[in-house]
Parts: sequence; C-alpha cells; structure tokens
Amino acid sequence: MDTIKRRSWAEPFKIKSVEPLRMTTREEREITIREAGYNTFLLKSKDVYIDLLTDSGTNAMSDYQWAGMMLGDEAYAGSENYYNLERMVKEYYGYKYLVPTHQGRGAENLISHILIKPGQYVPGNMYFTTTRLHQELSGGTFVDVIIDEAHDAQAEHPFKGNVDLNKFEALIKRVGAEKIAYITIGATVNMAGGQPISMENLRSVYQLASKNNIKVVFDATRAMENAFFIKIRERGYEKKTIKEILLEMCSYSDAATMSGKKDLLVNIGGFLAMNDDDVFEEARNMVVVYEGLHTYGGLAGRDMEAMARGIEEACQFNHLQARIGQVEYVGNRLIELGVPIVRPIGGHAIFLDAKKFYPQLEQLKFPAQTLAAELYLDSGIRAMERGIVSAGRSKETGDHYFPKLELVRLTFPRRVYTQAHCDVTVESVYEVWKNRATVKGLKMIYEPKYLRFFQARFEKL
Ligand code: PLI
Repeated sequence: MDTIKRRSWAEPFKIKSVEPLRMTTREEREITIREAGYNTFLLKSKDVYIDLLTDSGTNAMSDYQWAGMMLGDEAYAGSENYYNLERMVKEYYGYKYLVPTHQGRGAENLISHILIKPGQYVPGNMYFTTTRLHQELSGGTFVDVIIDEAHDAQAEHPFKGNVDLNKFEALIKRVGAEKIAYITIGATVNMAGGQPISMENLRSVYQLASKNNIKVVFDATRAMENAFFIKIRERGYEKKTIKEILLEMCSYSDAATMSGKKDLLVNIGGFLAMNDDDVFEEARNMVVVYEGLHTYGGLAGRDMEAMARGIEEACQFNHLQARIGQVEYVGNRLIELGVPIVRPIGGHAIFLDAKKFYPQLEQLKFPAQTLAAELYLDSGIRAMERGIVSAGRSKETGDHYFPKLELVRLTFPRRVYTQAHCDVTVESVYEVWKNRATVKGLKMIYEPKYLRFFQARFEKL
C-alpha cells in the first residue's frame, strides 16, 4: 500500500458526530443583520449558515480529547490534569514553568502587569487587538516593528511576519533599552493575514534582544501552524519534525502567551509559560487574583486535559497539512476567479482585500465592515472585519488608527467544515465580488470604549 503514490491529501479523520446547520432566506437575513447593527459579532449563531467568524474555540475535538474530558480531576488544588498539561507544555514548547489561564488574554493580562512599567514601550510584529490593549492598560505603548511587506496585501514574501531588525534597533537607540519592557513576537501573525515568521528571523530577534537585555515574549497561539510553514518554506528544516521546529522556535524566547482555542483544538483554555524563576513567582501570585489557583487558572480539570491532548494531536504533520491545505484550497479558488485576497495565503484564514472590492468607499465608510455584512446577506456566511474598526483609536490622540489593510477574514475552524462548504463559500464571495459596484458603505452609530469591533453598531448609508 505504501508504494501507491497519492495524488492528493485528505483529512486524516472521519466524522463521528454531526451538528445540523440552518439555512435562512435573504429576506430573513436582511432583518437579522440590521438588528445586529451590521456587525457580524452581534448575530445570533442560529442565524448563521457557515460560521467563518473565527478559528478561536470553534474547533472540533477528537474522540481522544472527549475521552480525556471524562478524566477531569475537578479538585480545587493540584488536579492531575494540570500536571499532564505541564508535562506536555514542557515536552512540546520547552518552557520550564506553566501557569494556566482561562484563555489567551488572561495570559496577556498577567505578563503585561508583571513586565511593563508605565511609560515603557512594547515593540511587536504587528499589533493584536487584545495583546495591545493589555499592554496599554499596563501603561505601555505598542510599537510596530514588522517588515513593510506585511502592510501590503499583495506583497509576496514567504515570511511576511518577520521583524524588521532595523526598526527594532532604531527603537532601542531612540528610547534606550531600559525603556523597552519586552518585545512580543506573534507566530503566525494574525492581523497580517496569518503570515509566518522565519526561524532565522526569530533567532536574530532573540540575539538582538538578549544583547540589550530585552525579554522576548512569544505569542504561541498559532505557533504550530508557523512551524509547518517553516518546514515547507525554510531551507534546512525540510526533514525536521513539527515538534523539533516548535521547540527551536520557543527556544528563542523567554516566555509565551497562549490561546489554546486555536492550535490546540479546544473550545476554551490558555496558558502563560516562562523560563524565568522571578516571572513565574509573580505570575503564580497574580493568577490567583484574576484567574484562579495556579493549578487551574480559571479552567476545569477536563479543559486542561483536552488541551494537553490537543497539543499532541495538533503537532502532527498530517493534521497541519489538512488544516492549512483547506485554507489554501479556498484561497487558490478565489485567486483563480480574480478575487483580491492577501497574498501569500496564510495559515488560518483567507483575508479579502476590501479596499479592492470597494474603491468607491473611503475608510470611514468602513469597507471591510460593509463587505462582511454583504457576504452574510448573500449566503448566511459569517466573516469578521479586520480593518479600521478592529484597529480602534490612538490612546494619545483619540483619533482612529487608519490601518493600511482593510480586510475581511474568512477564518476556518479546525476539522469542522468540508470541501463542499468551502465551495459554497467561494461561490458566495464571488457573487459579492460581482455585485461590488453599487455598494454604499456604513455609518457607525455606537462605539464602545474598548475593543470596539466586538460590539459597535452601524447603519447602512
Ligand atoms: O481569544 P483569546 O483570549 O484566547 O486569545 C487572544 C489572542 C491572542 N493572540 C492571538 C494571535 C490571537 O489570535 C488571539 C485571539 N484571537 C481571536 C479571538 C481571533 O478570532 O483571531
């Protein structure tokens, strides 16, 4: 059997349990999206057909993970599942210490509190919404040091998540190393389109940071997907396993924040991991204030067990090939149809270039917000705005940030949708693309103070 050459890959699993989908009519969707203030976050899940809002917590768990849920040790202190998770984190990510948190932003809150002194800077390879907000709430100022290509939807670069070392060095020179709390390194970079960072760049960043006594905090949320890209794109890594690559990636950092809801195939969970004794001591103290005791951090024992088992499954090459292959399949079909998307195709999502869909709309008519609403109207598919609404406002001036990228993210939950769902999605995006000329945009009528994209409301212009 091994000698048969396969022409194509397929998912390395079959489906044991199904969840029915509900289809609605366009007339029904006209009402539901208006009631949701043209914000896909405010739609009810029952009114959504194919849900591509996020890959966060929306993954399908395996029978092995569900079996682990039954082995939840729900003791308040010292749960067996905590020790299983600790062992797996050490084995796969390599960090000495583990502090579980309810999800990624819980870990971001802890590390920001511990390492940032008011007035300090926190460079990073592009912002992420919750990460930057926690840095700001701790008195820090985020500085973007990603390469310029990352801000250009069409720039072809195999590692668009790379840090521009000149930008990082210039910041060190300008403000002084002691004014830099740490540097955050995302892998892959969500807001740039799920783009990976290279091992060579990770190594160089760590060298430059260490030379200046600056810590590197790694956002490992989708690091296994990043490891897959390193394996297939970076010379010298073709023969290494994902596990070996991941361990090397993490070795170029001092600590990691993690949202287990992505790579790790669970519906809830996260952690903070680190090598430094003092940081661990602080985090262990602080986690009891915000999350729960240091052996559960806001999670049930069963959730920690599912995450521990998810680490093992997510690190398999076949799994990552099918996961990233599905995203690539959708991207390539859209490219063939001439639909403008962020290139190269990223790891967890396809990002539609809303500026190219609607050149008639200035940014304050919210082209990406509009496009997400139009897609929902066409087919009941739910996507997410990643443009000016997500970017928010400057904490200094109060003005909108005007990001260069105005994108709509079609995010693929892991192991949830089939190729036929992908085809339906492509057809709907193409329909919206064909009808792009007459679209008039939106007006914001309600703006929350923090992370406004979640709850902002709009009206049609
Ligand atoms: O949603 P959390 O709190 O578990 O994780 C926050 C978080 C941190 N880093 C990165 C790169 C993320 O993508 C992230 C959450 N992302 C969400 C919710 C998303 O839809 O992409």
